[in-house]
Amino acid sequence: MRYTTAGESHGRALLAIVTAVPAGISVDIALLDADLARRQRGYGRGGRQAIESDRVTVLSGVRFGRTLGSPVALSVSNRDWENWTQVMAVSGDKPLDIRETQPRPGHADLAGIQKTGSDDARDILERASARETAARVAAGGVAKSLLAHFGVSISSYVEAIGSVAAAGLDPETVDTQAALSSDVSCPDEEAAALMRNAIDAARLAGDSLGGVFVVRASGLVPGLGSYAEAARRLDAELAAAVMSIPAIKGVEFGLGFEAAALPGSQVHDPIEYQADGGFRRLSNRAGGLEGGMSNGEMLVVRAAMKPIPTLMQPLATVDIDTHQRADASRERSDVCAVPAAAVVGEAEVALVLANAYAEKFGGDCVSDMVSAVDAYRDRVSS
Ligand code: EPS
Repeated sequence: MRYTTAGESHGRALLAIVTAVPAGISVDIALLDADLARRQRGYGRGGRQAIESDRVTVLSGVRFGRTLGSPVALSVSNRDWENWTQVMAVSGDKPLDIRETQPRPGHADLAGIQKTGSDDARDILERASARETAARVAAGGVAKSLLAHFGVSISSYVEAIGSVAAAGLDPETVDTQAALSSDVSCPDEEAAALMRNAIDAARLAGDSLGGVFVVRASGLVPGLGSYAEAARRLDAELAAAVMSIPAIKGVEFGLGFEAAALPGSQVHDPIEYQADGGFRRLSNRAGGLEGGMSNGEMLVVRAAMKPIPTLMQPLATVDIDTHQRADASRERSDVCAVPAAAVVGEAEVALVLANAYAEKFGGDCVSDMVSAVDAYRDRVSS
């Protein structure tokens, strides 16, 4: 299962096309819409989210609630487009005075202008905007729907915003329901209050904040991915997918970077065998991944997001016309979008896992896949 997206932030709509979709996936559009709504939420979001009310329209590939086995095309409208029809016109001559010439440090603006030969950062920023991630969340909803047939579920929570970290959250046991009802997606209420304060302070200072989120997937079979081929290693695919989310600067699994400082005896997870449950690890410091494969334990992915580069107290830049010092352009933006990024992280993880299931268990027909997964589970647990 693969996806591609199209669409500009203030264009007419965002599109996702998901290919290699098995036939027979039960798709509940309300669940896709619920994830789109979750992506819009979060303390620290900007004015755009008050304009949008993201909903998915299925353009192809689903009939009477089931995938057909054909590509699934999804559309999410940009309500704000109506306010941008002149700036985003498809044809006609561009008025010179709408050009963006003061690239923001940290955004795609300058390198994008240099790469494409454009004289207008808007040509770049419209696509580089994290608005695009709404299409990913819609595509991820199809992947989550497939995974649900195998009993796999995906959730997330926010662990840190700026320098405020929720201490001692165990990814295995964390209350992700509490995260769902928190406006910073943090299950620790005390930390959540401090996170809100930090966001308020950043907003007052014209600044922005990043943070850390965790995505978990439970119910996985062992052996997804590959120990034998570099490009099919599940950890490599997951890292690439999560790193592809705008502003993500680091990805860890399980103990992650912490493992580098510890002796092997405190890093690796002892194995046991239970007559009723088969092979198990006594701990999950590996975050569900060993040798480039899932090992049957909960997948724990942690990602670091940098602060959003659009600052209301802008950093110094250079005007691309005059080469004179200038203030970076100020776009309406978010102060903090870590809770939203966590939802996008779920979608990216779901898409990689759905693909791994299709590779291992055949990607044509969901009921064939379910039978193959059941037979495999029987085999590997004995
Ligand atoms: C976003 C929509 C954008 C930004 C934000 C994310 O809307 P607008 O530009 O109209 O305010 O709020 O984009 C960025 C953080 C960025 O760096 O471009 C969204 O829907 O997620």
